[in-house]
Amino acid sequence: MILHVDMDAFFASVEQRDNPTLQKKPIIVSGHSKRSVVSTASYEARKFGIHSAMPVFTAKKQCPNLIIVPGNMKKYREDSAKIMKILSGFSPFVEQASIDEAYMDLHGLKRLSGSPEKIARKLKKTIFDQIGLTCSIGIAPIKFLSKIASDMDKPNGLTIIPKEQVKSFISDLPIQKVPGIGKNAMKQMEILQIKTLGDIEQFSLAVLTAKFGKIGARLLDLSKGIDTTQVNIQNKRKSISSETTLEKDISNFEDIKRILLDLSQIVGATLRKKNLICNNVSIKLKFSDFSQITRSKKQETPICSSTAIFNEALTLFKKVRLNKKIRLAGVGVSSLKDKNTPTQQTLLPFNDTSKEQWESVDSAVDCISEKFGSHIIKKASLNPQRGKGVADEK
Ligand code: TTP
Ligand code: MG
Repeated sequence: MILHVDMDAFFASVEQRDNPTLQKKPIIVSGHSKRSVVSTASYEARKFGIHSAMPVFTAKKQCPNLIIVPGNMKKYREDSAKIMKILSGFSPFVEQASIDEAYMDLHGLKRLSGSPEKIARKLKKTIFDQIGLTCSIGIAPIKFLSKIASDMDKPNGLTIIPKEQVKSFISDLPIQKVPGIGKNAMKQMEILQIKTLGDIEQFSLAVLTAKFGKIGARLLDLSKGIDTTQVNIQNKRKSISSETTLEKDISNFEDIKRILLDLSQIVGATLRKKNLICNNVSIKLKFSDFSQITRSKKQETPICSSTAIFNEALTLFKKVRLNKKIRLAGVGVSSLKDKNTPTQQTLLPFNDTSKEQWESVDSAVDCISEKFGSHIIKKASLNPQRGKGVADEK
């Protein structure tokens, strides 16, 4: 099950908590100028039809007693960080989605923390006791439904959609509640007489793609209760890279290849030491005339082995048209995730024994380098006498 938590009227609630004279009053957080818009409205102000993005002068017309409070982003960020820390105390599988919302994958938590409902109630109480704010929580077997659920009973709500209710929930879900459905898509929905997400299922992929573009396929999946997006555990470190300015400018392919391998090994070792995997590999080259290029490639499945990183770096390098000498080379990885991130199982049996072999070579190399220093051991292709590259050995 996936849990989605969203703070109630976040900025306004922070202001009401910190200033008792604002409590239970219609307030908005915004600027004072003529062109200002409402960033958020307290639930007392929402009773007057006031909402985010509404011009302040309209809001004032609708509620003459409205109190306008200037925002304090520093304070909201601090509260946000504290809330995210509380969430991380419940589970390592947390994805912050915005300043006031996050997803949590509840798999594996039952034995330690109890049922999803128990976890949600404890989380709400901890946030209220420690931060003094209420939140709303949604729980569902798939990610997009958990977000819809958290919005269903605001403020201070808790909505759980059990597996057996997913189908009927989707059949009744108004299509405009589905994330990503904007004004233009809504026009098409009306023409096709689509009122609920369930109505989508009767259309073919070809029709949906023709009418809605890329989102068509996702809509069809969602209408069948399929959502392959996972809770994406972001790591504070967004990228790891290693680069070196060469003693003299070079253009020889084998020399550059050796340097890329060396750099890949350093990056891979750092990645593994931090228990991370990456979804993106990049190279950086600076030429003798100081011009510079970067090339990157997204990975279909996350990697952490130095060999895999090197192979990607080499593929990127081979595509570069070299007409100048190189003075600096770099290898980097990004889209980092915790190695224990739950990932979608591939449908096809994954039978890449070489990947596992390389991972065990990597951990042996990491272990020896850690003890004796990275100069002691290098893969064979770093040794100029052997000459044969790792990519060639496969
Ligand atoms: P939201 O979670 O969308 O809204 P909210 O927390 O104020 O209210 P709700 O109870 O419906 O969740 O956004 C979180 C904060 O982000 C919000 O307090 C203020 C800020 N924000 C803006 O500055 N501009 C906007 O247009 C929106 C939607 C939010
Ligand atoms: Mg909110």
